[in-house]
Amino acid sequence: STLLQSASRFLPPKGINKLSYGTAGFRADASVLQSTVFRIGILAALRSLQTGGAVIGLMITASHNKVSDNGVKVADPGGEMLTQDWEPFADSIANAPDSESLIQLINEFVKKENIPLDGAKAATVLLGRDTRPSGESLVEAAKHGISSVIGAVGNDMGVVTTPQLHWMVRAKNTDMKPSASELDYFDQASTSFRCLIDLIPKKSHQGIGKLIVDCANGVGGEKLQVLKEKLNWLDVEIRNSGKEGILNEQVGADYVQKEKVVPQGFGPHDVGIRCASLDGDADRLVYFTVISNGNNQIKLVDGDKILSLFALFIKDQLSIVTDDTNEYQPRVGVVQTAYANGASTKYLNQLGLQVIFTPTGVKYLHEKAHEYDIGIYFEANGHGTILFSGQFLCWLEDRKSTEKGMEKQNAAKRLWAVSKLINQAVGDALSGLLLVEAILQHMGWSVDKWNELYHDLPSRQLKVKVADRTAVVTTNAETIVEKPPGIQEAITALTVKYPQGRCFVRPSGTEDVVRVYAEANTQEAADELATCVAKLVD
Ligand code: 16G
Ligand code: ZN
Repeated sequence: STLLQSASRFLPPKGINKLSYGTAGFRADASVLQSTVFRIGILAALRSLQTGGAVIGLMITASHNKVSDNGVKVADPGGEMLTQDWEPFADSIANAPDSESLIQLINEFVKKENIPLDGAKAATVLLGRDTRPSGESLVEAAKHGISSVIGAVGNDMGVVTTPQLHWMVRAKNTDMKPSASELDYFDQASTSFRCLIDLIPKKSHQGIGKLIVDCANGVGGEKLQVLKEKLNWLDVEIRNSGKEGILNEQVGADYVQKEKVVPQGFGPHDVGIRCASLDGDADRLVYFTVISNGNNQIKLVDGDKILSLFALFIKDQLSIVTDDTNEYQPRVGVVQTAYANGASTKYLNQLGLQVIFTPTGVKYLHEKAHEYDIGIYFEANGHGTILFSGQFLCWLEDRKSTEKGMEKQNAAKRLWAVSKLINQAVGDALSGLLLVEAILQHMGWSVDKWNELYHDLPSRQLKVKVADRTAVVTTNAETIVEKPPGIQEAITALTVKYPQGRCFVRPSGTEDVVRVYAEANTQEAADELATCVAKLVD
């Protein structure tokens, strides 16, 4: 069969570690990924068949990893991450040693899932890649995998951000835009952004100065340039767009958030200016300012602060549109992980919002946020978005046109524009950046004013190399250690010694390490607590 022929051309190299789909798809050195990507091409085509011919996404990226790495992940019909039920199948086919065992696994799975392989339905897979040099040949491998499934076609979108690919998948399947393209993405983002700006009350309309964006020398640079040309009065300077240095090397959101120093190309001349960083595939966003005489230190404005800004704005606008006489009261939920700074959670609670915790990983936060009419989620590392329920959007559409009173109607229009601007499929640094900029302009706020919403508690993250990270098992959204026995009692005993102390350990989903997070009222205390707890798991 054609599958057997092409499968034998893509065999896994001997002697590599077992691959795992993990929190965010397969990632490894690009040189070992050909067969994995070929096989995930097959998986994506099967998923399309199983979902009645819906468009499925396949993205080649390793996000903020070094340039020699690459990876692959799959987007489901709604644009969200591949359903978790299919992850074991992804793992098993990626690790099948030869074509015969691969084909056997596929046949078993097709039978079990009742996937129609008769060619009656067409399967479509949308392909995208970031700017890594290995991307092109990996996309070719994926196409071979897709076309080895009868009736399946791959549509190559070329170099796109991860969120753009997810957006297109979603738009094609659920927004009734079968022809949705990258151009539509840019149009929708720029139109809804302009709408938010036009709705700013005249009195608070004031310049907030320019923004400088570190694009991690990745795909975000060229895409932000397109948005900048569409919004020609948007005062943004693009740095690290790809020509200045190496992808993710001392640049980008992951580096800035973890190291808390300026990225390459930034320095004392930028003191006082609002700056932002994207990661390598533009699905994470953080802001920062350069500290004067600070030896390249920064003041970080992380995902928790972006979340708080969004939550505040949404809550304000919602309170204008709704009143007690409305029989329909939209439910707002805010979703965080244990990494959220304790001060942010306290702030959100004080706003009267319900805060829920999930384990680390976008798929968990996204799923939780879906349970609300407006679900806002962010990881501290800068990945997050806002989800709106269909029921809420219907209600809002009605308010937008029938509501008497200018301000009520305007608030409804603003919320509507937010739902169009923000990427409902996945966290998106570009649309997130436009929303932050629109809200700051609306409020007439400087980045410092925004940063003053609350003061972060000092925190410390450490990682401990261990022989077997799966020995650590956690519960309660990763805040409690279940196994090995005794560890949690020891962590608690240490933590209570420090005012405002909080500490947890969890096995990483992406590296062979156990991570430690500690927070306390002083930096010294947070450092000490993290160090002591790290010794417990060593
Ligand atoms: C992945 C996740 C991210 C999570 C990180 C944690 C996605 C798209 N990305 O990058 O959400 O914060 O892993 O890494 O889900 P860790 O398990 O190594 O700490
Ligand atoms: Zn990323």
